[in-house]
Amino acid sequence: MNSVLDVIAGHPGFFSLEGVDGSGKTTQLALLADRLRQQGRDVLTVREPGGTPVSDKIRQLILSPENPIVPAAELLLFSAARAQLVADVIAPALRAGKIVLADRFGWSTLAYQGYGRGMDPGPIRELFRIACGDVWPLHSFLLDLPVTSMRGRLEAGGRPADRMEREDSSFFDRVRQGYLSIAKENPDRFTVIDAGRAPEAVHQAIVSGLSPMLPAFR
Ligand code: Z5A
Repeated sequence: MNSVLDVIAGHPGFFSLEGVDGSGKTTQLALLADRLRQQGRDVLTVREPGGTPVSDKIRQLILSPENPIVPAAELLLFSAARAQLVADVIAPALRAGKIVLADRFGWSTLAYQGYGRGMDPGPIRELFRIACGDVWPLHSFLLDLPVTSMRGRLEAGGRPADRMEREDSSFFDRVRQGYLSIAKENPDRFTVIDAGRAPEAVHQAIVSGLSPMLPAFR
């Protein structure tokens, strides 16, 4: 496919975790960051949307259940939050030689706004160029989880559902299938991991996938 992503190589110090809600991204990001730090690496973790004062305000706006937001506005808000995070936090950290681990990045927009909401992927990819420039993860780990398991984990967590989490199961099914399609179309940029296993097994799978991309990481 001819798109802006074909010409963005991915930064060698930048990695992201992707997947539906409750797939374990936050848990795995913390385990991975700890492991890298124990091996003496300088690691920055970020989560999207958020991570700067402006991006955090946009996060509140997008996720509050009382705000009805049309798909086009949703797409632009996620993109605006990302543009600020890239400029203020991710790009400077990469320039300083840090490893950046992101809990979601642009692939989430293709999966949720593209496949989930049914928006045209062409303009979404063009927005990546505007928001991110050449800042893109070298590789992403897709934590794949069936929607029934996702629901079970979120209900067990007990916190009230945000605006996105109130979508029905067919929306999340489109998102999950969208992620799997994106990973299939971009095999060099993705490792798909069965996230239904115990946290330690998922962690080991991520470490195995990452080690060839980071010198002396195990
Ligand atoms: N979104 C979008 O539409 N477009 C975009 O461009 C971007 C985002 C960037 C952000 O929500 C929402 O914005 C998200 C996508 C959309 N919404 N939806 N719907 P968020 O940042 O608040 O949350 P999230 O990213 O969706 O993730 P989460 O709910 O925080 O889940 P998680 O980080 O993937 O999982 P977790 O917190 O590590 O674990 C969830 C629970 O499962 C917790 O109780 C854990 O203890 C448990 N857990 C974790 N791992 C396991 C395993 N392996 N086994 C069993 N239980 C586990």
